[in-house]
Amino acid sequence: MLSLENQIVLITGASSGIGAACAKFFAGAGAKLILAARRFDRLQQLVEELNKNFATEIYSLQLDVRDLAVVESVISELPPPWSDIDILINNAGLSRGLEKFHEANIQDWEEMIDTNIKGLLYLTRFVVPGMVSRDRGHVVNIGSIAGHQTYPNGNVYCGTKAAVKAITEGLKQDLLGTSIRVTSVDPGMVETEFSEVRFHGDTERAKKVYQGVTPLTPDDVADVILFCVTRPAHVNINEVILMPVDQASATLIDRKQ
Ligand code: NDP
Ligand code: 8X3
Repeated sequence: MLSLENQIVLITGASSGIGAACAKFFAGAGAKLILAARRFDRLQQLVEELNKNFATEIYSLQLDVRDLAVVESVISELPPPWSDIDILINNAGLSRGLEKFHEANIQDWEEMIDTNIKGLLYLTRFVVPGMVSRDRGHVVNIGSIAGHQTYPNGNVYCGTKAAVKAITEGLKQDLLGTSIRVTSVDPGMVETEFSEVRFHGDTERAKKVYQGVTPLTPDDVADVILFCVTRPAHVNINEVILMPVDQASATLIDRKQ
């Protein structure tokens, strides 16, 4: 098992859900964390909580992954103790809307494409060259079962996660000959702020998504990510699909009520 002691781990979307759980799990494993998100107050709260429980060093970044110029400058201007990123977790992402294609809001499409695809590309493009020059590193992309199977009204969100799948495969191919590892972790239903964001703050509708099922928790996903990055250096876990026991596909869900 590989030690994460003092490894520098950049987690995007660390202010909530899976990203925040990863911060906790990686802090517990002794990694040094760069935590990025737009909501800086939420990041600060998380940092305070982590500082109470772990002796880890944390650098927080207020960052919108959609902003190419800012992503480039933030990554290239990281202070020297933080600049050699060992692990990049491309987790920032969202869904917006669940409507038929011909009725969907185009702004929602733009936001999903800009965040889930272009944001992931920007971070990866600016972090990976350093990994290549040091010949060490691991990129973990958070995909989804939505990248493997399209469901009704999921159209563009599913398209963005299918893109993450293809981009992950392409990156792995292009890094052949280096020691850098590339993994996609693709969950099914995880109870986070995801559905609240999808339904533009409609919490009642969001709650119904998880009604009568035991969904995955953010910790379940962080645990799998930690497993992937701590395998021996010659082992690359290309892809992990994980779902709750109560789920068999994006649309086949066993609700108890
Ligand atoms: P949350 O809504 O709880 O967390 C999403 C995170 O992404 C937040 O920290 C948010 O931070 C960040 N984020 C969103 N847009 C941006 C942006 N433009 N720049 C920087 N950060 C951003 O949802 P999850 O934890 O569930 O989602 C994490 C990832 O997991 C996403 O990629 C999602 O698609 C994927 N996923 C989720 C599943 C689920 O069922 N929950 C299942 C499969 C995959 P802030 O708003 O502060 O910027
Ligand atoms: C999140 C899971 O099934 O809502 O990617 O698309 S799903």
